[in-house]
Amino acid sequence: MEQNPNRYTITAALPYTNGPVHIGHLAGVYVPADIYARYQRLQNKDVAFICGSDEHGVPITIKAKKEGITPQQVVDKYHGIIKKSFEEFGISFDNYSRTSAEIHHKTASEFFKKLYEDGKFTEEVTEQLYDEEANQFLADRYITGTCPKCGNEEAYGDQCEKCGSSLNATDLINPKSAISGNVPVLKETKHWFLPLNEYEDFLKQWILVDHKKDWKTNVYGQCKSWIDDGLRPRAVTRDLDWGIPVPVEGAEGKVLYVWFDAPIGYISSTKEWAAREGKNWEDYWKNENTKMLHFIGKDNIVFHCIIFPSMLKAEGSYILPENVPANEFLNLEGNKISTSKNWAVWLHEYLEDFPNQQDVLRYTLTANAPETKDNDFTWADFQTRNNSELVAIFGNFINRVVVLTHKYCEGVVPQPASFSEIDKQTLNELTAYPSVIASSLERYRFREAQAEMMNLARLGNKYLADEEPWKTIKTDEERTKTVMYVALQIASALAVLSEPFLPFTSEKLKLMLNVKSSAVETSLRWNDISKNTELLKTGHKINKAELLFSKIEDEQIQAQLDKLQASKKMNASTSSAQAAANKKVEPQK
Ligand code: MET
Repeated sequence: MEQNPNRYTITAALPYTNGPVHIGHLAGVYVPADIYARYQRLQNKDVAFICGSDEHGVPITIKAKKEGITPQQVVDKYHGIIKKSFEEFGISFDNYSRTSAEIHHKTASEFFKKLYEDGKFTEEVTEQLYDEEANQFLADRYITGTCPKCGNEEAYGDQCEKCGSSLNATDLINPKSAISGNVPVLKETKHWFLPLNEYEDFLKQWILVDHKKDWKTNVYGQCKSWIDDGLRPRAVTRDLDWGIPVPVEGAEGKVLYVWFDAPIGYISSTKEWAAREGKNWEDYWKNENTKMLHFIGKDNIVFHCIIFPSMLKAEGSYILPENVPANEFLNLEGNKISTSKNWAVWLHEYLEDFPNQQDVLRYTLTANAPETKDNDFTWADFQTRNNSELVAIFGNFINRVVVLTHKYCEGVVPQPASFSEIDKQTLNELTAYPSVIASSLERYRFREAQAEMMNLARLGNKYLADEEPWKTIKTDEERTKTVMYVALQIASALAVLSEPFLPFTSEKLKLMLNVKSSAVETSLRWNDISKNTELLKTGHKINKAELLFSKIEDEQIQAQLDKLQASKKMNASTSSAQAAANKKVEPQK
């Protein structure tokens, strides 16, 4: 791997299409991935930022059954909602595909076939629970029964949600098919396995030795514990009628395991994009000089660090990820985010309540990103971040610079007279910001990077407050002009350095400063800030001031808290109704 690669393949976890996306998804995966992708593009790197919808798997079939529609209808609905949310929040994917796409079926199918033909799988006949009435094998989630550990009668075949134990379907007492309600029988079935045990030496060297220093400790720790526990063969096929058919003889009625096909979705999505853009997809997946990164949440670590790399290794012609900067989870007002309990802030709902305020949410989520441990989102903090930081520091600084430039300099960058010590020091401090922010971003420390960006706005604010151009204008016009010149340089640096974090704000700011948003022909480039402090030249005309942020009132926050309280009440009444219903049936047993 080169020290400073020019090509980046940046993937963000493919969201399951069985529900919309919420702030936990944004904070854990998509905002950090987007910040990183935007930052690398600003370095003039060749970036493929790749994602798409994960449209297979059992939960989607369950959702379809519940709603009385087909799985295809479920994924069509949520694919549209999710894609729109990402666009609305400025997540700048180069391609957003879906795993039901033909190109993906073909890619995943060929991948499986190659491993099959190269003898990389083992085959095993096992006994699985089967529903004789529905004529089908039952996925773990389709079996309910009594938990052998805590006695909960509603445990699932893979997990008891009451006590949290992970289970095997055959462990359940009184198992029942969720399809027909019948008692399932055991029936033999053949499956293909990836013998992860054979990849143990490779994984030990690659993760535990080669990446000991540069992977995040939460990621490294989870991998180490998987490896230390000993890896076992993992089934890569399932008896299910929703998914990609297993492309070998004797596998009728079987599909690829969703976690086998989903990560291949990154490859298919890259292919789709490359074909559209006239690029060669293999440059992004098979070239040792490309740096590949997977942005994911902590529940995806084993799949991206152990299983997918073993698949890529087995195939033989792919590069491996350079890093997997997984995040922990975001909680909401002290409780775990939960779709079923409606304990979440849904992105599409947020925009109804806070129209055009995407950057406020992005900012708050990054400021509280669960980078090293689970973290909490609170509406009170959201309000403070907006009112005391975005409005009072960033917005206030920019507003003063632009308004005063119009007031004192006819909207034109003035000619500075001689610089005072403070001016020189301020311009000098400014040049350090690009590399300070870059160094945090290169180490996946997004909170720290964003805080540094805000420090630059603070520097600007303090400079204006100390130099008081509104006072000097009465006595020394030259001094005022010099101060405005310096302040304008800070404002223009902010326009560039804020782009990864606050893309909508950066765009507006560039418009106000009358610079091209692509920043190609102007001097407004990330790295130029460190070299050349004359970012906006004397004589350059700027546009009128527009408000970047506006105050969020207590009532708006209260409305959000009320919404959450309503969910809480609703949950309490459903669970007491459920408890009452359970009581009623008990005497009959
Ligand atoms: N759909 C998975 C999840 O949401 C991620 C798949 S990434 C290949 O956890």
